[in-house]
Amino acid sequence: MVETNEGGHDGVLRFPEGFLFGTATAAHQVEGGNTNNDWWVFEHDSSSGCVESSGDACDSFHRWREDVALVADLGLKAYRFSVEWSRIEPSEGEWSIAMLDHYRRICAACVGRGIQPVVTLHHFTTPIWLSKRGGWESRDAPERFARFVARVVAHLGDLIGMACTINEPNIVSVMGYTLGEFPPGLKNELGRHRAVNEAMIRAHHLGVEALNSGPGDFPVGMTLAMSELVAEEGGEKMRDAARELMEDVFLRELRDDDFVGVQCYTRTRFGPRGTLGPEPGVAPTQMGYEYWPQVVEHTLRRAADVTGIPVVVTENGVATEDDKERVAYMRDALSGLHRCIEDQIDVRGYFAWSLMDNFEWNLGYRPKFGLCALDRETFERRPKPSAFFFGEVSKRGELVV
Ligand code: GCO
Repeated sequence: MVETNEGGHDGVLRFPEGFLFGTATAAHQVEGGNTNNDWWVFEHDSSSGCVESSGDACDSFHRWREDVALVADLGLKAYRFSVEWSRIEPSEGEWSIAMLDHYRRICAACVGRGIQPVVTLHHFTTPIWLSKRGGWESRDAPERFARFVARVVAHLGDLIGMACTINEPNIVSVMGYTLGEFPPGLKNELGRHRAVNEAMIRAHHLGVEALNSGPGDFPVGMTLAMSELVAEEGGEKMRDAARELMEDVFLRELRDDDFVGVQCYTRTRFGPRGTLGPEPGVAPTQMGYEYWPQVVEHTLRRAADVTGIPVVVTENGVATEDDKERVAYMRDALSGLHRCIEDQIDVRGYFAWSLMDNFEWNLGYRPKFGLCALDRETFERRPKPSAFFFGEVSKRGELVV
């Protein structure tokens, strides 16, 4: 159905010139063979609750050229990926020039195809040498991270389009120290959870400094997992506590950054004793949480409001076998984003999670977030209709609603 709305567009939502439509991956979820980080150890620990090993993942370590070509051929403007610390610094203070060259080649290929390389410096995984001495709880972890960042930027900073310091520090801490689903697999360790939040904030600030010392001149920010947090009857205190611990503690620290990366998927409801499951009548996705594309508009407004800086949706998507549902989800998500732009919120881009079906951490390969399907025997990537839909939106700079 074509609607005319008050903004004057005739069923067509136009995005501003230069708005970045992109897609995202993370090293451990797509590269394969990342045997030197804490996640590999965790996946292979039978008591961790992980359903399977990341194994070869999508073999992107070897097939990254195909990945970059796919992003470009679809008509997207940016590729967000992460560099794997445990490959670049395989043991403390030992640097792999070959690996730095590897990531430099990926950046160069992006630039060569006219797409922006958006580089994430830490996406959940920590080298074994650091996790052995306490990971983010180790006294000098922020300094060790900053030293790694400095090394990376010295090698490829001139090619970086945008940089994200730490991906979802709030998920690293909540999953690792409160819920026990990510390394180090601890539960209800609130004091340690808070300490890790603080360490990652310090690491972020040191990382920003390192990234800003060049070479290169590109926007730098943190990416944060955000949710639409709602209180049901009596759930206000729980909701507010979660908002502080999971979001505001970070958002308040980002006011001097170039942008804040919002990563959002769903809504979280709170009752007097904590989180509630999906509301009856709201369908769960393959992740078990609510199908809730409205989250994009909600979290963009909140992130912009609290930080006062430009916002980028650095991840959004849905885990489903039904690709039509993915198109519907993205359409709603992008419409909400567009309402933010109409309200003068400075939204700079939208990155679909993910380029292809990949390793969804403790849940293994079952959840399907990809714009492209992956054959796990041949590693063939096959674009789904949602990939072409999103590519069209990017090429035209507009969404037909
Ligand atoms: C994240 C995670 C991704 C997940 C995605 C879907 O940054 O949240 O980085 O690694 O795969 O969020 O759950």
